[in-house]
Amino acid sequence: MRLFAGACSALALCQAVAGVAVDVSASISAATASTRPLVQPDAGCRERSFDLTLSWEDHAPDGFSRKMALVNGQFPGPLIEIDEGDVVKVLVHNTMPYNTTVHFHGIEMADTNWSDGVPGLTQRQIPPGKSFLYQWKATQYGSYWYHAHERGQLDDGLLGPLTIRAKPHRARPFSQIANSTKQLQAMLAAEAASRPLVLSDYRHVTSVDGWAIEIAAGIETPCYDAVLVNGKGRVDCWSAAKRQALLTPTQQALLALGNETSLTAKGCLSANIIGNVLADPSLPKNLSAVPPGIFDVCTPTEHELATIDIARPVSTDAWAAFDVIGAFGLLTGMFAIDGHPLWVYAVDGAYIDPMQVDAIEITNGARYSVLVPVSPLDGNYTIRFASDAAAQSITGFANLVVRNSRSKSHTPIPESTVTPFINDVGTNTSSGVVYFDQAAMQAFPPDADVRNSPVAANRTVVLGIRVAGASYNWALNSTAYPMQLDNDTPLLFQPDPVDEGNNVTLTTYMDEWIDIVFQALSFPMPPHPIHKHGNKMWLLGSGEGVFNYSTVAEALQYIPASFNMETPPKRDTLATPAATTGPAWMVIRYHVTNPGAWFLHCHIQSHLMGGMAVAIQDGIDQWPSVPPYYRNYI
Ligand SMILES: *[C@@H]1O[C@H](CO)[C@@H](O)[C@H](O)[C@H]1NC(C)=O
Ligand SMILES: *[C@@H]1O[C@H](CO)[C@@H](O)[C@H](O)[C@H]1NC(C)=O
Ligand SMILES: *[C@@H]1O[C@H](CO)[C@@H](O)[C@H](O)[C@H]1NC(C)=O
Ligand SMILES: *[C@@H]1O[C@H](CO)[C@@H](O)[C@H](O)[C@H]1NC(C)=O
Ligand SMILES: *[C@@H]1O[C@H](CO)[C@@H](O)[C@H](O)[C@H]1NC(C)=O
Ligand SMILES: *[C@@H]1O[C@H](CO)[C@@H](O)[C@H](O)[C@H]1NC(C)=O
Ligand SMILES: *[C@@H]1O[C@H](CO)[C@@H](O)[C@H](O)[C@H]1NC(C)=O
Ligand SMILES: *[C@@H]1O[C@H](CO)[C@@H](O)[C@H](O)[C@H]1NC(C)=O
Ligand SMILES: *[C@@H]1O[C@H](CO)[C@@H](O)[C@H](O)[C@H]1NC(C)=O
Ligand SMILES: *[C@@H]1O[C@H](CO)[C@@H](O)[C@H](O)[C@H]1NC(C)=O
Ligand SMILES: *[C@@H]1O[C@H](CO)[C@@H](O)[C@H](O)[C@H]1NC(C)=O
Ligand SMILES: [Cu+2]
Repeated sequence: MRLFAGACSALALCQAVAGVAVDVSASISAATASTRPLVQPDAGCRERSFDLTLSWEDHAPDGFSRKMALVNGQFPGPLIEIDEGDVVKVLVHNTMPYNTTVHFHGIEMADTNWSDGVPGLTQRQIPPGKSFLYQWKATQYGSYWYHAHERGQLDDGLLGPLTIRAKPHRARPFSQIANSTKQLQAMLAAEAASRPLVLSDYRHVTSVDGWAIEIAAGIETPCYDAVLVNGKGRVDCWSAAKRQALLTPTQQALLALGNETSLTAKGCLSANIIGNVLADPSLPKNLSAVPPGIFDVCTPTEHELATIDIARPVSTDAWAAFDVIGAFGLLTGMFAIDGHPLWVYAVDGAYIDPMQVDAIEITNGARYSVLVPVSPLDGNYTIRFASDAAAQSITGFANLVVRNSRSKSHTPIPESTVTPFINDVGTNTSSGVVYFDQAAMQAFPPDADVRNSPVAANRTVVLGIRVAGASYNWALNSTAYPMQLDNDTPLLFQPDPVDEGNNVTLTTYMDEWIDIVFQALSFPMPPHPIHKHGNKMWLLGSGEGVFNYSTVAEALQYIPASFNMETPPKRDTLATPAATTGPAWMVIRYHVTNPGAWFLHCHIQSHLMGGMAVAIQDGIDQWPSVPPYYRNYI
């Protein structure tokens, strides 16, 4: 749904925003009373305004009603759809009883580093009853999303898709898929009409209550109730026999460590395994503070699933495009559409040489843009997501319904009987199934930046990952990021030239190349999807054991096969390898080109809440000035 597109008044086009915080009752024009432009659209592009009203209401996306965050009365929030080169103004009205902020995931915020939406880093929180104006320029194209960045509020459903249509003259990689003019036009048309498939995990407790339970119990509670596709799903309780039949080798190994043999009724590792086996046994815990509904009691619901309708042209080649968005708070898993191999043509918003796959592992924050040929026959196919996280086996489904565009019929179409590519824990059902291989992805056009970067980075930072002080307190560099910093004066307004000595602030200079080594210090440890704000990262290498080198340049002399210095994947979120039977590491590289206060954190909401984050003062020697509207907010 487009909220309010284009058609900017002359006033809005030539004047931009300053103003003050406004009450929810105040009109948009009050907030946009303006003095001077902050950023300008590209020639031929527009200024686009969106109004997002956040409310806290009863909603039942899986048939179970709870209070959750809605955006303009809906979940997921409405699609923000804009064109590359546009300037976007998003006026957020917070009518929830909680503080909030909104982050635009993957947007580099060039020249608008005060609109990144991280409390304590780039802005003050938006209190209940207040509004806040984000504005930024779409200097990128592709699939993104927006979500709350206040504590674990993403888990309350405050999220929505964001699509930036690439400029017409930008080269597309589609001729690698098919070359006929008809096919190319059909693919371009499909891309122009691409639709988000928002995958999310849903809990029956609020993020605030869930966190209180973790603190009272002293353990993490990585157990969700449903997987939703475009905001719809149902609680599906597996029989004991099915849970047993689909136990993965990792789950079997973890259960054995706790002398257990099966998952809970919700398909989860038990509180005992999480608290007494995977966490340091010496840390204080009180497992009786975990209500039974969190891990153990599964109550099935009946609820409709999402239907994705494709109107099939009668006689021409047709393609459909989807932006698959991993809008998860915790889960990672396999995505597939029965009977439809997927041409992945963009990852995290950026084109790649297309790869034809049957299933894609999707982690928190990831986006995959895919093209699928539309069958010449009517059909009804299952879209599936199967968790492959050790902590929980759980699935979510939707239906892809293909119909002749001239058909007036509304008769149901029987579900296809084609064999699914994957089972309910994401494992291939036959040997020919092809999974997306991140290591093989190639940027389109080729990305020369990292190839031309110095082998010796200007700065190498080692961030050890462990739990610190309590088993729910995850830490990067061994120190948990104190979430109370949310309430402090944002770092952007008040950088610390010498760091605060708090172990959780990194400082860089403009134009430096930075290597960050993420080192899992204990095991077993799950993968951590690490997200950097402000710019993307290259995945230079990863491996098992301890990264026993002071730099990548040194490591290359001993373990060159662990690195890809020529064509490494470039993403805004990269998951550390699971540390299963020993420590494991990952090295990322980025170039400091975008000064500002950026967050680097695990995207698992409970790990973020527990402190798995560091603040980065990128380019402190060219620190931005902050417009008065932002500096003086509240
Ligand atoms: C950050 O924002 C400021 C405006 O406050 C701008 O002057 C500066 O150029 C921005 N930096 C970058 C690299 O976007
Ligand atoms: C389309 O043509 C280009 C240029 O000749 C070629 O490189 C490419 O492989 C062709 N694509 C397909 C799908 O055949
Ligand atoms: C599992 O059983 C073994 C042998 O009985 C015992 O030594 C061990 O402490 C048990 N582990 C847990 C986590 O209960
Ligand atoms: C453990 O939790 C239970 C349930 O909340 C509570 O009654 C009990 O007092 C707690 N025990 C300790 C030692 O905190
Ligand atoms: C597609 O199949 C599902 C599962 O059988 C069914 O519930 C749904 O109504 C079907 N959709 C259409 C449009 O026929
Ligand atoms: C899954 O794929 C692997 C590798 O191709 C193969 O060895 C295995 O047999 C496949 N599983 C099934 C059930 O066919
Ligand atoms: C909400 O935000 C305000 C302003 O930053 C802060 O003073 C207050 O402590 C916050 N409340 C909570 C519960 O964090
Ligand atoms: C920083 O880390 C050191 C070593 O682990 C620790 O002694 C110190 O307390 C930490 N500082 C803070 C502010 O957490
Ligand atoms: C990491 O923590 C150590 C203390 O353990 C501290 O000396 C160091 O400065 C920290 N590194 C960063 C990048 O904050
Ligand atoms: C980074 O390192 C390269 C190669 O050693 C050097 O040429 C460059 O000046 C350094 N950049 C900065 C900003 O220090
Ligand atoms: C660490 O690396 C050095 C070479 O830099 C090597 O001699 C040593 O064996 C390594 N240690 C381990 C435990 O891998
Ligand atoms: Cu994590």
